[in-house]
Amino acid sequence: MTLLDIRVLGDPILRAETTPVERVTDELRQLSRDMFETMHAAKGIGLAAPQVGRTERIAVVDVDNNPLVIINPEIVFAEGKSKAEEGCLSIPDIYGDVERPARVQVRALDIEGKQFEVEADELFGRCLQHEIDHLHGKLFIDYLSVLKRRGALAKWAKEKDKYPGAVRRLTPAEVAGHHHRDEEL
Ligand code: K1U
Ligand code: ZN
Repeated sequence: MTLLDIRVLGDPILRAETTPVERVTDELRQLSRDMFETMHAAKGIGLAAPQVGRTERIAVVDVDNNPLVIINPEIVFAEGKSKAEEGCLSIPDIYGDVERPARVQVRALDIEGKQFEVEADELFGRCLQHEIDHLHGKLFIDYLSVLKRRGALAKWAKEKDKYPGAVRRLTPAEVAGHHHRDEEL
């Protein structure tokens, strides 16, 4: 089991554009497995490559126990509007309401390099959009109003000292206690 370090707000990699994947290699398949393990240990529902210090256009999501790898994802259709709370594994303990399209159709490559499309709404649709944003250097706090964003950043200014070098290394306690959100209910 390989848990990857999670980069937190302040690491410039979170603001960088990613590079499209040209060939799905065994190394990328291993990366996606490590990303799932890291995401589950951190109790997240998604994780994008820049969050673990990588520049390839790849992300993983797992909403309601439906694990999905998305490589070179694109939103091909979006409709409606929906507002709900988001968090980010790279900005721990900060939350905010984000308005996004309510439904999206995403085209991506799977782990075999085969193209597929998926339609998503609710938390799954939101998570896909959040992860695709990460692949373009965008974070959920960018959508907050000036006032809410200022509040979030003020809170983060106090939190960030917990993460020297802008790295979040999951603690043994976090790892030992890892379980799906559903099991908490
Ligand atoms: O990419 C990430 O940082 C993971 C992030 C994904 C996400 C959460 C919420 C809405 C959209 C995308 C998380 O998993 S944060 C932790 C989490 O599980 C969660 C937080 C708030 C609402 C729902 C889930
Ligand atoms: Zn995030």
